[in-house]
Amino acid sequence: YITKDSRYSFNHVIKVVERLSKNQGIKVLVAEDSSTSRLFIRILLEQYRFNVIEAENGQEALAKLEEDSDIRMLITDYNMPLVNGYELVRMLRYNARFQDLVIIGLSAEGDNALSAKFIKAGANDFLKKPFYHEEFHCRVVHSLEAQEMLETIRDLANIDPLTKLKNRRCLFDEGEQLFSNNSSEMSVAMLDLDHFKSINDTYGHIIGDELLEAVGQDIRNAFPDVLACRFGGEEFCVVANAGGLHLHNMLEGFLDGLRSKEFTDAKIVLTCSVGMCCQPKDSFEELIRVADNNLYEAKRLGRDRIVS
Ligand code: GH3
Ligand code: MG
Ligand code: MG
Ligand code: MG
Ligand code: MG
Repeated sequence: YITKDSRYSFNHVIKVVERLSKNQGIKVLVAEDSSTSRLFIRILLEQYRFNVIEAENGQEALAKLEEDSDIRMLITDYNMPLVNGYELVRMLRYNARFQDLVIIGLSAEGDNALSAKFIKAGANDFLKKPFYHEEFHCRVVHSLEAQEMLETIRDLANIDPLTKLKNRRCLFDEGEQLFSNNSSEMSVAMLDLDHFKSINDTYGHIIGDELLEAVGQDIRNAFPDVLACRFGGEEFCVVANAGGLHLHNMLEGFLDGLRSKEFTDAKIVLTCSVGMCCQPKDSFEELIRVADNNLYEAKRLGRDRIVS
């Protein structure tokens, strides 16, 4: 049994499961054609308060994963009718939607090449049946923790912590990607809050930060289907994979919302200047550069407006 001082002690495992599940239980799909094995794995998982779903073959597993995006982990047997475990893993890993699914392959003893097959197809780990309960629990928790760490690191690298918008690195990565897919129909806007230095000077940096946080939320609401990033400081960038009209309408809505809103107890009103670029250009950087020049012009013309 799991010893008290182990990294994977019962208490540690329970804590990880509770942290990852946000009190709803981590959903685990067990794909296994033998009902005895399924029940056995269910019991092991339920000891640690996992929320277990079952499938009798790879095809049923795929259908359940497609309809329930809350499933975080798949434990799959190799030999199953219709679609076997290896084919299932291959199909899942070809689909971007299932990149973060934790997958553990299972198989009865006998074929040493199976573990390599599972891992090469994209499984996170592999277990040979019969296995020790302790090893099962350790591997399950280890894989879940590794995945959690990966997602945390990804967020830290890509998300601005104050505004919760994507950061500048993401803007250029995803913007270049959009540009290479569809450079002819792309529109970019640079946004810069007006006189923000004097807001800081009047109300202090802490209020300034609160305002930026709130504006981040407003930007996420106002531009739901486009790439929206914090460019730096009080500057933001939105990139739409479409002509300029749609983006212009969204920007008008955002500027209207800002004008009519009072932030914090001090009833602070913010305005924002915007420069757009909606003409085809040779590079993503050039789209940004032209939008930035138009932003400068919007400032020069008196702020609180869009120049395109
Ligand atoms: P303009 O209308 O010309 O854009 O005037 P501005 O004052 O907004 O422009 P400027 O570029 O001179 O100043 C930007 C200000 O934004 C200065 C800086 O203190 C503030 N700022 C940038 N990042 C942050 C931040 O993370 N938190 C806070 N509180 N302020 C920030
Ligand atoms: Mg089987
Ligand atoms: Mg600025
Ligand atoms: Mg400035
Ligand atoms: Mg500014």
